[in-house]
Amino acid sequence: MPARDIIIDTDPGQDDAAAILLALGSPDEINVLGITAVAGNVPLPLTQKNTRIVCELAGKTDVRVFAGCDAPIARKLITAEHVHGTTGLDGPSLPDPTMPLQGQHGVDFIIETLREQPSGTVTLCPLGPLTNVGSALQRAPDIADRIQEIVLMGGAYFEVGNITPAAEFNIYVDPEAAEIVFKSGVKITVMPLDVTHKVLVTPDRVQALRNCRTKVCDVMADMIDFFERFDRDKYGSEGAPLHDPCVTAYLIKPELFSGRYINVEVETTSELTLGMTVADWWGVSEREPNAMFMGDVDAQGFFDLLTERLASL
Ligand SMILES: [Ca+2]
Repeated sequence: MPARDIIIDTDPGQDDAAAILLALGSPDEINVLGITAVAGNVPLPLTQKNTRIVCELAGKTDVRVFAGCDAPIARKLITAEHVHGTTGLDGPSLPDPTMPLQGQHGVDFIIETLREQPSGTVTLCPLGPLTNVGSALQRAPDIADRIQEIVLMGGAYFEVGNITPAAEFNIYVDPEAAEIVFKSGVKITVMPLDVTHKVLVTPDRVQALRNCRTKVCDVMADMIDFFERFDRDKYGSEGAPLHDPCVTAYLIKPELFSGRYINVEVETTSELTLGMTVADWWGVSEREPNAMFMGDVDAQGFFDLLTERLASL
């Protein structure tokens, strides 16, 4: 199999960093055409900068990084500094990036790339609010037929919500963009909280990263140590969930994940359940399936993969 061409759309975020590093450490399976930053965990000036910091950490200064949308399609931006720290990458001390930000807007890059590359060969990997991808589909509906697949982190069903009692952060921040994506007809694979809450960074798994004795693994362990404090207080679990790298792990080893092909709709009007992914897990509606909604993961297999690939950088 040739390496799969992808565009990562991201709002780093320590777990976004893990997802990007996993992709950049897996050149046999993944070819990163470019990375678009979006406002989410922290505002856009920080997410585009953090994306470049992560690429430089990986020694991949030739990756093209683009700034996309600085606010959701129809709402004010909501951020998550309470989880990720004021920079979005709190934990380790990392130098400011020297690699350039591309001049083109991230949404234009997504549209142009999909029109230029052979149809059905480019996969989009959104790791934050769906503003950039939703905007691209809204402005250029012709690209929908050309996207190979959208593999995204967002939503929840059994785990319900993490930013409100009903909604997961990425979908809640821009529900209108999420609705565009889920109604696009594109092949969609979803990594919801139902999966990511099973991918817990236990002390043993952080130690396995430290045992690699590489800069990248040490930095990742420092990042995990930072955000884990928040999540342990919140969830009281044995370790914090690592959300976003489920997306890039799926591209490398899809057999780690299992789920159901079901109908998923996004709530865009209710005050109480805004941003909820209404996932028809039990097949009780007549609505057409539109997404592969993952529900389970081989967590140790995932961490073995993550550690091996980060150690290779
Ligand atoms: Ca993210």
